[in-house]
Amino acid sequence: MSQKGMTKQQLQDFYELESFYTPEERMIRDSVKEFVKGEILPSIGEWWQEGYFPPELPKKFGELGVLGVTLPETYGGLGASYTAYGLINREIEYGDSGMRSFVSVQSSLVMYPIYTYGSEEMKRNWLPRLASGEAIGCFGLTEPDAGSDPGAMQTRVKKVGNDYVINGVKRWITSGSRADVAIIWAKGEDDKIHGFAVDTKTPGFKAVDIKTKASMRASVTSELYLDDVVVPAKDKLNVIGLKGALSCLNQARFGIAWGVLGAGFFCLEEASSYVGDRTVFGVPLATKQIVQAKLADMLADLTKGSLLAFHLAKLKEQGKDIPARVSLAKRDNIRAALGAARVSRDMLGGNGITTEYGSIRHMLNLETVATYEGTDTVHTLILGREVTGHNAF
Ligand code: TGC
Ligand code: FAD
Repeated sequence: MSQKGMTKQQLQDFYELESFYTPEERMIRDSVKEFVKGEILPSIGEWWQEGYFPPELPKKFGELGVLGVTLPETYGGLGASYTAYGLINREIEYGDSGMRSFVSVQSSLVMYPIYTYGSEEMKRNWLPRLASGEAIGCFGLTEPDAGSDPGAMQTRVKKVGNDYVINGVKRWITSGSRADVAIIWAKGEDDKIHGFAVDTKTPGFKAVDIKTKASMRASVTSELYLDDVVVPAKDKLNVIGLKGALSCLNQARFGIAWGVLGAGFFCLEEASSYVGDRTVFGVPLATKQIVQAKLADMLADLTKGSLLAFHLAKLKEQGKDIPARVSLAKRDNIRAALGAARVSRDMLGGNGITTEYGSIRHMLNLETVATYEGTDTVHTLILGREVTGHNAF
């Protein structure tokens, strides 16, 4: 960081949101910040290059206490606020979107449905182990031919005696091949969608990693094959219809709206520091008006995104996080972060295309974040439907 101009802390909190966080939220945020600084930032460039997600990280996240933080302590959570959950996501994604993906899936897409729709036995069986990182979970909704339109899924479930038998293929599943439990959504004989917590050791369950990603390289993404997988009735979630799966997405999308700000601020800091040091045409790049205008836009977009995320957390804590509000925050905060990453990558010139700097890694990761959990277009159509009352999907 150049000597002149704003510090990292000032850039990250231009509107002093800090004063609105509780002491507990600040404490959680600070411990995660330290963890990211010590355990993720020094190695992430290499992990990303190698397409590697360290197998010891889940337990470290568990020890840090970031898995399922909003759940009650009885099940291994901290009973923390949604603001705390948001801050955790933001700090972890400052490190890498793939690391945040792991935490999002585990907390919002696996622990949340088990907590909300599972039996007491299911909760006791999985939640404490998922909170400690001893067990890993994944969420299988998307299929090769059903992504934006999950209602078109082909995976089928049939009742046979007291059990259920699932057949189908799921694609793009985060943590798939590492998972001990998979939340699988399948269409029943009633043509409605049902969810199951499937033990991945069950015969007929197979996970194969997708190795060709040019994005999210430090995250495991798999294809799941379910071939006559027999699931006992006790492992069925107590919810019927697509709304079960979509309710989990609301949780994860909320976390993403916070998380991407971490990646965006990393890029703003990197660009701001670089232009202070880099001399072109005999003067620091930072003295050029065009450069300053770009930094001003990055600061403005990310600051507005921070206010949006914080206010959404307050609404969520009051139960007012209607899905369209979550869509707006997910869509627009990703636009802000991805915009900042692209501009930063450009400002770094040739250095900007190496993983010695973080901007290109964040930029490429954010392309995934703009695609998963509902693409930018899907969230635009959700908002358009909200405004007009007409469904344009
Ligand atoms: P639609 O008719 O709109 O709704 C069907 C039923 O669901 C209810 N609903 C919701 N409930 C809770 N939360 C929401 N956000 C909801 N949105 C809708 C709705 O009220 C209705 O209920 P009911 O009782 O009337 O049956 O359904 P549609 O088929 O028209 O689809 C709408 C659409 C496009 C909004 C939805 O399908 C969608 O969001 N598509 C995007 C799919 C998506 O986001 N997939 C994500 C997969 S998981 C993932 O990407 C993980 S990445 C993880 C990581 O690594 O971080
Ligand atoms: P499609 O739905 O085929 O979309 C293709 C294009 O069409 C997009 O540009 C889209 O915006 C556009 N489009 C769609 N509908 C319309 C319309 N009505 N009008 C105009 N344009 C439209 N899924 C899971 O279930 N679990 C996971 O853990 C998970 N993790 C993921 C991790 C990674 C790294 C990635 C890349 C994806 C992950 N996903 C996961 C899947 C993700 O949610 C889907 O990729 C996403 O929902 C988009 O679906 P699709 O890829 O089938 O694209």
